[in-house]
Amino acid sequence: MPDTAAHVASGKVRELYALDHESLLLVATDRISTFDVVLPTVIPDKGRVLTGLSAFWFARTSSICPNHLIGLRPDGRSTECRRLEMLPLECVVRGYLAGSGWKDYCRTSAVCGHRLPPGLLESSSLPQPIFTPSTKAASGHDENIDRAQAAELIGEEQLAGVERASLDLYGFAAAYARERGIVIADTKFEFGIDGEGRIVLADEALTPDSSRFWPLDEYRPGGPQPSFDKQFARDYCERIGWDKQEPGPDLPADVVEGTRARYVEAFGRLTGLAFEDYIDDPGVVLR
Ligand code: PZK
Repeated sequence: MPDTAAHVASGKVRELYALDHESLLLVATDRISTFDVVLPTVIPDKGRVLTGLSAFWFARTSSICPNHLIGLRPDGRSTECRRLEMLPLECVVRGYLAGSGWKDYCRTSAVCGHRLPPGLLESSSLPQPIFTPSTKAASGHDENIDRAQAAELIGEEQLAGVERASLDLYGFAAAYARERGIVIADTKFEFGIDGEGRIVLADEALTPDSSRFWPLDEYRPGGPQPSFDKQFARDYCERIGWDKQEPGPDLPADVVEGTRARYVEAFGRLTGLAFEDYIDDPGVVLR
């Protein structure tokens, strides 16, 4: 934890601190949430895996869209980043039909105003990736909105910018990950505006917490897919009959170890690096 920085905000599994007027410190903890509840048991190194992955993607996508990354702290879980004016929009891209996208399609044959062909199955790949923005509703849950509603929030010009950036970022990362055996079914980006009025990618990007990662070798459309990272924890929660209300259950050691191994596996597959080398020097993901 930083010793001089002021705490700004807490997310379910992350903390945000102010370093100075221009910069923030984003800290990824080892907390894990499943079925929307933060569990009492931590997954060792989860925060470092997610921080390293996000920084890896930032380094490889800066020509597609500039990002807020200033640097990684030696602890490997903290990112120094530029302070931006955040846009009040969750920029979701979906390449496959899952979650609320699948539910909306079943009811309306469309997702966020995108008409889709008939006959798609749960987890089917879409003819092309679609931009499906959402907002943080009062309930705390994200609410899908259409293009017109999104334009009301941030303006037509800004919307066109974040839509283009989101689709390009997803296209690059999904193709890259697929070659390494991971399907990025969908992902959520958050953007801000810098002092010069430019659109800048912020938050964490293209991690298993901000995306659905599926193992390619088990991909079978026609039902829900196992999560690359959280499936052990979810299966355990189902097996013990937890009602999915607070508080969540403690995870036993074998579930913790299996889950940690999946995070480390995703890190290795995507970055091509040994996780121990990241622990020794987080800068390895930026080169
Ligand atoms: C910012 N969040 C969400 C993340 C939390 C909350 N570069 C930035 N500039 C200004 N604000 C933000 C960022 C970023 N990233 C992000 N809220 C504000 C968030 C993590 C933990 F509690």
